[in-house]
Amino acid sequence: MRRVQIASILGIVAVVALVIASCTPTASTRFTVSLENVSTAPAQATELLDVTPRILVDGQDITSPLSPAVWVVHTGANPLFTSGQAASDALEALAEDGDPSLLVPALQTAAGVKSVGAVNTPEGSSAAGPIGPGGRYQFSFNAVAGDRLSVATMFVQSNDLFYAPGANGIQLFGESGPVLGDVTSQLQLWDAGTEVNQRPGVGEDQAPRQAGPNTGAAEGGTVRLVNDAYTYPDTADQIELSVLSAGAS
Ligand SMILES: [Ca+2]
Ligand SMILES: [Ca+2]
Repeated sequence: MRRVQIASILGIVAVVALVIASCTPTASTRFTVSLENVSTAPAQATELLDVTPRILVDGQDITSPLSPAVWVVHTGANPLFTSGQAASDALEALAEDGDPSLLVPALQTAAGVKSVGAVNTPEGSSAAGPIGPGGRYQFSFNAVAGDRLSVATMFVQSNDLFYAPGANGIQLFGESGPVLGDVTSQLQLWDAGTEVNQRPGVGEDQAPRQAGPNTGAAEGGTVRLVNDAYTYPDTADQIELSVLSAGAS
């Protein structure tokens, strides 16, 4: 009797396993993702920067662009950085100057990386550049079950801050298939630890005021969630990352 029961249980388990296997997407899926600057104009203007629209950063009414972004499809941990460790020179270039060009080749040879790219031309524009409030980048890639997405874009008018997910990246597949919709909640504002923070929107060593790339006091720190004397907008008030579509490639 006991043997029959065990056999019966195993039979059920085997059937369940088959069902799961048949539902698990093994073919490549084509994802299209939107990265939008959703900052909006607050009620009060300021004399600091007479441009619109704006967002409140540290109580000041400033524009808050986002830089060209790097995206990477990977297995395992987010290959852009490790919290608590020093940033790579390539990440420093993105975080301080909004320059993604070093990260792409650096990531191509990193462990667990499936594909990588940069997006620098806003939708509706023919010229490369950052996205101001209301601006949007869009990019596409192929992925298979188990793959994750990590993205990084500079929070401009800072010394070395950037939005990215944490160590896990963004899971592209759930139990029922590809993930769709808003995944912004998985992004956080990080400090690269490479340049000493000045007041956002004011510091003379911040883009776009700095004299040139890689200008500013060296920090010699590690990558960590921003935690300084200033206040920053809620992530969801600044950036929106959404999976627009995911289908057969
Ligand atoms: Ca810093
Ligand atoms: Ca700088």
